[in-house]
Amino acid sequence: MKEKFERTLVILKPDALQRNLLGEIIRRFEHKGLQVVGLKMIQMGDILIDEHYAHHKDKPFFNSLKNFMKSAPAIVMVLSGINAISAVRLLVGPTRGHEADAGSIRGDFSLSGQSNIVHASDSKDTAEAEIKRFFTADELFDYSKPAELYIYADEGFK
Ligand code: FUP
Repeated sequence: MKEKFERTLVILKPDALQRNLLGEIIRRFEHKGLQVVGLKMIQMGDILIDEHYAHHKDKPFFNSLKNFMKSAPAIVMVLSGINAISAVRLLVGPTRGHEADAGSIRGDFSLSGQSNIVHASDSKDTAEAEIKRFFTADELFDYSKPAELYIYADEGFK
């Protein structure tokens, strides 16, 4: 696959918060080399869930999915990096935790098809729409973090 710089939307679902997995999951994304360019805690409500999971609206599990997504706050993040959309999906693993490879987030932390810890955008179009759904332009940040910036940032110690 050709390399391209992308942004993708990730939701750390209520079960990630309730199971104290926020740090562990964010650590995996950071260590992979993805850059956090937006991050906040939200309480999802009916309107947002109806929009976000519109493709599942007529499925028998929709009500249960909705209750789960409302059961505690969620963390929404925008991650940036080379081929970020597919790279994050690989780190997350397939929908059902019991089918996900060990080493992936769902593979390591979930057996469930519903309480599967993380949502991640699945295509360029979806990522664009989902980022707009959860973030305004002024909540997203462009910044660089070369290591030297911190190593030589000693001006305060004159
Ligand atoms: P994914 O892109 O891997 O998050 O998967 P889907 O868009 O197919 O599903 C979105 C969410 O719907 C899942 F994360 C959990 C929920 N779901 C169920 O609760 N039951 C199902 O049978 C399928 C999905």
